[in-house]
Order: sequence, then C-alpha cells, then structure tokens
Amino acid sequence: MIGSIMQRLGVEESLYRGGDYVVFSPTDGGEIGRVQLENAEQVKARIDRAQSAFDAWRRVPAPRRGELVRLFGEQLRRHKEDLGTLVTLECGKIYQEGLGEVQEMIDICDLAVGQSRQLYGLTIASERPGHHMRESWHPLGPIGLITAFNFPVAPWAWNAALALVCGNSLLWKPSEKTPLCALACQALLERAMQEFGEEAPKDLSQVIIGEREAGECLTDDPRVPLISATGSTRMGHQVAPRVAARFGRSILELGGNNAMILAPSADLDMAVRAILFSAVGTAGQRCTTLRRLIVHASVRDEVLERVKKAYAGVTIGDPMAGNLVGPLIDAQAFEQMQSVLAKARERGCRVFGGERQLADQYPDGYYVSPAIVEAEGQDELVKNETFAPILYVLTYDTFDEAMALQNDVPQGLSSCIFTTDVREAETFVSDVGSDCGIANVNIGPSGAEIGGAFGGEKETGGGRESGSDVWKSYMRRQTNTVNYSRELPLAQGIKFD
Ligand code: UN1
Repeated sequence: MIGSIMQRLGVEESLYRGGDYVVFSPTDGGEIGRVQLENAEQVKARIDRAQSAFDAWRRVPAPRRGELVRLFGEQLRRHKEDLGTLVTLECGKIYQEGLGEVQEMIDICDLAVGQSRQLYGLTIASERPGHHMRESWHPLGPIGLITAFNFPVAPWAWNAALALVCGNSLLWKPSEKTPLCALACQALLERAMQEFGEEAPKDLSQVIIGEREAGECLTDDPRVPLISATGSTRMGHQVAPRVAARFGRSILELGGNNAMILAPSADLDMAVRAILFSAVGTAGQRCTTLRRLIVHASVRDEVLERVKKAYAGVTIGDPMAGNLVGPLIDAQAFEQMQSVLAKARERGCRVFGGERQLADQYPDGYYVSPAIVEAEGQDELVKNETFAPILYVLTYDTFDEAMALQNDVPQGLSSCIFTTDVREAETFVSDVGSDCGIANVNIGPSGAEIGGAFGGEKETGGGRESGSDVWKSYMRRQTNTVNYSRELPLAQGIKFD
C-alpha cells in the first residue's frame, strides 16, 4: 500500500527505501520505509543552497509567489486522500483526522494566496516638512522549520505557505518519526514548482531528515534568521537558547495543558461531546488536547457519569477502519502514560481506563483506552503535559477558584469554558480571564481554524502561527524616511550648524 501511495504522491523510491534509518507505522509497528539521515555537513550545504534560492525568490513579485502557493493548494486538493492516508499510516491518527490535517494545509494555502496581495505597511506622518515616513516589509531569508510527529504536515504548511508568499526559502526538519509525510509534501510542492515554471528556484524548499546533530546545525546557523519550532517544551528549551545566542528569531509552539471550565449553567450535552473529541481525539496527542476538566461541584457527578459512559462507547483500533481512537505513537509513549497513571494511583487518585488494548492483534502497536483521573488537587503530575489520553478531573465551587486553577499551570496554549452565563463567559476571555493564547466559549480547546493566530503563552513559547497578522513574523520590517524637500531639517528640532 505504502509503495503505491508514495508513487502517486511523486516520492522517488530511492528516497524512502534507500537509507538505514527505519520508519515504523504506529498502527502495527511494521516497517513502512527507510530513509537516510543527514549529517551536519550535508545540512550546511543545504543552507548554502537555501540562501541562493532565497536570493532569487525574493525578486519574484509577491502576488506571483502567491500563484505558486495556489498551485500547491491544487496539488493538495488532488492528493488529499493519499496524503491523508499517509498521515494516518505514519503517525497513527484516524483517517478522518488525517484528512482534516490536509484540509488545514489547503485552508492555509488559500489564506496565503490572498495574503500575497496584502503584504502592506503603514504610512506615517513625519514631523519634518517635505518628508514622509513609511514602514515596508521585506523577505527575511531561509526559514528553518522544525515540526512534531503528531501533526506531521499541517504546522509545516502553516509556516511554509506564509513564508513562501513572503519571499523566503524553506528548510524543513520534520520529526524523525514522520519523515515520509515530509517527503510527500516536498514532492507535491516540487510538482507545483514545475507547473509554476523557472521563476521558482530549485532549492526553494528542502527537507532535512536527521536527528539532533542536524537540528542543531540548523538552529545554530546565523544564515537562518528565523526558526519556527513546533513540539514539546523540552525541545523548545533546547532550541530557543541556541537561536537567541546568535540573535536569531524564533516562533515557538510548544506544550499545552489545556483546560475546560464546566459551569453549572452549561449545556451538558454539548459539553460532553466537546470533552470526548478534545480529550480522546488523536489519542490525546494534540498540543491542544483537553487535559484538565475543571467542573463545578454541583454537576460533577452527573458529568463524570456521562463522560465515562461516552468513553465506554469509544471504538479503539485500526485508524483506517472507522474507529475513533488509533494507537499511541510508540512504546515509549505508552510507558510514559502507564508510569503517570501508576503515580496517580499511588497518590490515591481514582483512575478510570488507560489499559492497553488489542495487544494480541498488534503486539507492536500501542493502543490504549482513554483514561480519566479524578485528581485531588493540581499537583506536579497534573501540571505536566503527558502526551497521551489522560483527562484529569478537578472540582470547583466558585468561579474565581475555577479561573485560578485554569491559569495555575506552566503552559498557556488553549482553554475553554462551557457556560450560558454571559458574565462568566466574558470574564473568561477578558484581561483577567484565561492566560492562554486561545480561549474559547462553548467549544473545546482543540481543532482551531487557520484564520486565527495559533500559539500560546508561558511554557508554550509565546509564538504564533497561521492566520491573523502572523505573516509579519516571516518578514523583516523596515522604517523609511524620505526627504523630498530641498532642506535638511533634523528631527527633534536639533540645530547642527
Ligand atoms: C498541534 O497539535 O500541534 O487546534 C496542532 C488544533 C489543530 C492544530 C493542533 N488545528 O487542534
């Protein structure tokens, strides 16, 4: 199956069968490809080429650059099923979500095409006669993109589509766990480049398949002015100081510990459905996964009962076969989940679910039933992001207490409240409400659309990707003062003669 998908996506066989690094499918632990890892020297050579590509690409007018992204979006539309299937095979998310991820790519391409005609600056009033000031936005350079296994294609596309229309070249280091998806995206982009014609330089976009050494080479190189990294807070701790040490810029989209406040006035039917999708979907492996349910004491028992019932009805298994929950990425993820659940039990918390499933059928595939932990308080365990389907349930009496719990974690990605009380809803999204980058009312914390800026505060890293005015992060800002008079007055009224 993988062979024919890769062929249709245009990936040459030598690229995914050539090397000695084995890629496994989490669906059954079987080998699906072999790739060649690159060393620091090879990465340096790629950066050289990315620089030349940048020099050519920045000269192409932005709306023309948009045309390339439009053609790429067309490729994605044409190959949505194949790429969605590859996402499912390589990272294990269910096919519906694989398709959803490709749709996010298509959506950002559409946005970027329009944006390519709207890379606008300001005109600013000058204090001096016969002068004008303006702000211009210019292409930045080769952009380094580091992405995680759990969303192997969409976050790359959020960055790539905007970075391309902004006139930059791309160097993409995907997770070692999902290199095939990256090779497939690259192949589709290359097809779009071929259709687009000679104006697109050959090395406009490159994929770096490698481990730590390759990543460090990218983060340390001053010729790469911006590193956009999606992944764990641990990874961010490694990347950010290295980029900062050379005064590079970074966009960091790191771990989350996303909560839902469930108020007594909430529509419980809606809330339970939202909990199910956001806590259990993607087997708990989204950065926006619901990890903490902060529920009012008066509805706690009813909500817990309904959520447990909903959990019991969730189908777990082959992600291509219409189940709602696929496998965890690997054995390590499974062990981590089990060790956290064991600690929760030691602390006296009641634990529901979390057991391994289908081990006989898939001895090398790590399927689990989603877990609920009835936590006593918000201790270190709850404050840590475990990348698995564990939902901690906490109880509150007053709204202030709920708000304090929501904010009292190191991460600040996404959050939501279910309430029909307009005062609570508005307070939640106000200056004194949620401290997260995303704060929703009556929808879950995950599944954001690309039109908004995506990212969060605190240990989530502070970066923003996708919509709104995020395009500015991929450009350099320049302030211009132009004197069209015959005098040379100085600002601030300074006389110098
Ligand atoms: C991620 O898990 O890294 O909001 C990204 C969401 C998706 C993106 C998740 N649109 O859940």
